[in-house]
Amino acid sequence: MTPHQRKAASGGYQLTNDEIAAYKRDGYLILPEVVSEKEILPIEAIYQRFMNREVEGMGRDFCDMSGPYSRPFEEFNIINAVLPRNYAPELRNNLYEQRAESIARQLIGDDSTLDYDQLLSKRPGRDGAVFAWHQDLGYWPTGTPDTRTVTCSLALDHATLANGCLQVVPGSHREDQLRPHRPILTSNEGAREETHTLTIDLRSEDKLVPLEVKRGDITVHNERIIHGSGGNPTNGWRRTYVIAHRSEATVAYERSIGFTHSHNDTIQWVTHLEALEAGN
Ligand SMILES: O=C(O)CCC(=O)C(=O)O
Repeated sequence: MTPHQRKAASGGYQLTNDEIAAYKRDGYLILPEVVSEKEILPIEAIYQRFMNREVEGMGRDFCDMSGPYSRPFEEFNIINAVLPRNYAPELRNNLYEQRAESIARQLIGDDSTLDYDQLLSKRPGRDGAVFAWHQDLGYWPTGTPDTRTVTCSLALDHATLANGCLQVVPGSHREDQLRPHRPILTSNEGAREETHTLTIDLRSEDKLVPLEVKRGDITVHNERIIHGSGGNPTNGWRRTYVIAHRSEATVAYERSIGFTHSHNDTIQWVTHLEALEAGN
């Protein structure tokens, strides 16, 4: 199947049986040419409004993913805009959203629904644009009916090891236990209030695979796979657009406890990090 043949006029994107099996086995996929150059342009125009800080009223949903909330915009290494479709509703139902939904349904079932979206941009010339190693589930509340998740990430720029592409540890989603996560800022007890970002330690046996992609390709990853990315010392941007799907029951549970993935949420649930700390 060519990338063109995979795309239905209705917004679908057909996966092969081999890809579905590989996602289960390895915990990730790279899918080529999911969004064409023509289709990406209107999405990019909205995306850039966030990067230019033209979208107001976001509070902590606009921050640097590599540092404290207090860091001034000029010093951000990774510009992180969380829940952009809430702040710019014109993003809703774009072709990437439609194709991500189709991919999620094929990978985790027809009960999947969009849980959150996020824009992540590594500025050029930033060694510090490091996305700390983690498992997505380490960030989220315990108690969800099931954890099935499909996280798609659309490349707006070619992503390579040199400019800090996503890297994964294949198969790590099948480990029995989540790795212990801790806030990247450990200097004081309020660290979780100072930064959203958590990290884990890699083990010597962890084999990282860089997911190098072209503009318009997407990566897909499982909620338990170990992943992160390095800095961006190049003179170009590395921009990506994340959309995560979970089951309708799981999203309903998240909302019932006040969890929306917004950094402005008042934390009133037990995270996997805290459960691990408590030895549960
Ligand atoms: O793309 C990256 O550099 C990291 C993104 C990530 O960790 C995620 O989407 O869960």
